[in-house]
Amino acid sequence: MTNTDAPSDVVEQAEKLRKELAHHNRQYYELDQPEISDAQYDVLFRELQALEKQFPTIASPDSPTLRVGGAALDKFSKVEHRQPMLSLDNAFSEKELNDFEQRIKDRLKSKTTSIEFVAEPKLDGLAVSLIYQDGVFTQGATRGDGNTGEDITPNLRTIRSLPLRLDDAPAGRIEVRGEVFIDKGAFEELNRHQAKHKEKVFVNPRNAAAGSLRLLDSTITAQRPLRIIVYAMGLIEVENTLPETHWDMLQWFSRMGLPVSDQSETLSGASACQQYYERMIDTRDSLPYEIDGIVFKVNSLKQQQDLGFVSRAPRWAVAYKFPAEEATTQLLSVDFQVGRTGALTPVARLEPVFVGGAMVSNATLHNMDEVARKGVMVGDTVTVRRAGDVIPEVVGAIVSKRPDDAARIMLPESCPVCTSPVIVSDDVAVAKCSGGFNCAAQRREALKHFVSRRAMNIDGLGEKLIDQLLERHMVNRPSDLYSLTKEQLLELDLVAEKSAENLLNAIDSSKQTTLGRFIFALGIPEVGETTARQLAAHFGDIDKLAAASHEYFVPTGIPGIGKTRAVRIIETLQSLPQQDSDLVASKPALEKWLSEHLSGIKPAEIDALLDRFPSVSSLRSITSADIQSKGESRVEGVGATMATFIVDFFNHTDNAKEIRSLLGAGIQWSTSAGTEAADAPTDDSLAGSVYVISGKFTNMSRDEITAALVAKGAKVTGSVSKKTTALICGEAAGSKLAKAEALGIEVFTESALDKLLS
Ligand code: JCF
Repeated sequence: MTNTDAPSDVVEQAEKLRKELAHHNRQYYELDQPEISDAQYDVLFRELQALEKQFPTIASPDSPTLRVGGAALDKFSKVEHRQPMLSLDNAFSEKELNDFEQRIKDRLKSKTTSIEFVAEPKLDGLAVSLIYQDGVFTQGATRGDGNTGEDITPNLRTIRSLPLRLDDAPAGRIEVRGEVFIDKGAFEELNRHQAKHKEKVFVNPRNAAAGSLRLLDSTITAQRPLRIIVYAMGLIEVENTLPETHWDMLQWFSRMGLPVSDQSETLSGASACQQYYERMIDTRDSLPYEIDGIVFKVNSLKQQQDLGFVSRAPRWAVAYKFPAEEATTQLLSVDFQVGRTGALTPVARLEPVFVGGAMVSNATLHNMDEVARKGVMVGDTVTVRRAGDVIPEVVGAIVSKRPDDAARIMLPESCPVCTSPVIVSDDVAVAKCSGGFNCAAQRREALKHFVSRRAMNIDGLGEKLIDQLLERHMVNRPSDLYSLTKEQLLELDLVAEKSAENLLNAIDSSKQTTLGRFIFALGIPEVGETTARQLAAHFGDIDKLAAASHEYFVPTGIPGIGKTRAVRIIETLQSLPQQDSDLVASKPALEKWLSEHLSGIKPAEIDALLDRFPSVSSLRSITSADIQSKGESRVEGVGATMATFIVDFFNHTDNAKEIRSLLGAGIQWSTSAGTEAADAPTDDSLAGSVYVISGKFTNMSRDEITAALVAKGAKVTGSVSKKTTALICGEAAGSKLAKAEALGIEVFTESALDKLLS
């Protein structure tokens, strides 16, 4: 290329910079192997930008400087696809896959036993066409109606994994087709960013990709984490002979620097395709991007040509779809389920619908706040989601289809199980049945929780047995389990001699436990496994825990005592006589000693002090934070709300009695230093770090994540504070995410978590 304005050394230098930048871009975005730092890249980039600004005539359509976007457009111009962009026929079952192969064999009059296919995951993004003229990316378009799309070239140029110039491309025109998408992790990050800046939050990665590609201002597109993978050729006009198979064509694309799927395989016959499909259902969640099925294509391009098309879809390809994770159906009614702690959960009764590979007729609506937020009414057509092994949930209503007689969802005033009043408190989103152990539903759930693996771990006591035991009043509360007899168990349906013995043994072995498990098994509202373990470590004794006041958990200081006096009081307290039996024995003696030694202290302050620190040893161990601090939690993760639950629980006479009965039945734990040994870390690579987990996860349950972190020596707590190392953030993380961001605390997505744990 000659240039009249710019000196030839400038043209050469610009060309050299473009090549270098393209190389580093590819190392970074496609191969994940950067060779230079971001700062070094910036220096090269700016140098090129400066040259292009000084000599506008050297501008080139493959310049990496175009990746940051350019002037905004008024509208997109139309692009005629010289070769139509096809869609794919779908298959939904193994039979339909077999039929697909059979039709091909029939048509090709093939005598071979099986057809060779290429398989690849079907990306859930947006189809685009890319035209390279003499190796340079010159035009890119959306699919549109298949014949006419929109020219989105400036937007496509911003996609870092899209090469602006092909390596070793033949002269002429090469058109390729591919899918533009956003990785799941990048999507979450994008949405967090959008939410933080009060911008539009996207429903899913596909919508985010589509929305980003259709922006008229490409400088915004440049900030979106778009990726592209190419999977087909369009119209190709080059001198060279073309590959003979789809597979070789993909290899050729890859050699030219185009990103192709790293999951592709050649497979022989429909049954191998079925196996690939089943394997990918399992792999699906671990891929960084969302896929909604598998595309199978006849490998031989000659066979593809012989097969041709029906209407808009090729006969030589099929999209074998995964079971849909979302479906719409009618909301018939809403029932309220009563949980272990009395919490009322609205459950949607649905017209049965096939979603996520199973029939679903019930789905959760979580709580009344969620009902309000989603604006769902009885009679509505609703969207139901069931992903992986997550419980099905109602996502929202299709308001345009709302019938005239749609009814509001109302919280009942009394418990649907025991008719006790339902209590709604302002500070907690959930409504609760006030029945406690008098409510059959709470009894049942409490019992299920008590015997569960992470609590008392009583094997062989399933839901059905628990129901029978409750119905026959053989068991009313957990402690009753420990007086069950073999004769009683044999009365139950389906319990044989051997299983009765096994169950009694399991109940007996559960008596030897840890304090953490026992506290967890009690089912105190909000107290999960981690908090239970922390309470056990802190108190080392159930009676001390039971005696702890709200003030103890969340010290609010002694009114009127500021920093200076706090320090003086503490200095004085340390001089308390160590072994004075009078002082140890009586409160009046302590009062007298304090008033004599603490000049200027008021009687009310002494009272407050002794209320919380009634013994010499506790007085000697006071720190200034104890009398001065306002609202800092003493037990990691136990804030004011949880402290209320804990104190209320132990103040309830029924609960106190039940704990007495359980201990009387022989439940015990070792009180040595190794109390929680069973839960001790197995390696300490994360020792000293503190994590908080929030939101929903696809690959691991929160229990599993906690266990994995604790096993590496990390602490897991329930609330974000300055001490938090990072927030592990799943889907729909709410206030914790906001707090982490406000405090500038690192946030890990599920994929980053995998790295942390590996
Ligand atoms: O990943 C996709 N969404 C995808 C779409 C993959 C393919 O191989 C396709 C496609 C649409 C049409 N192939 C054709 C022919």
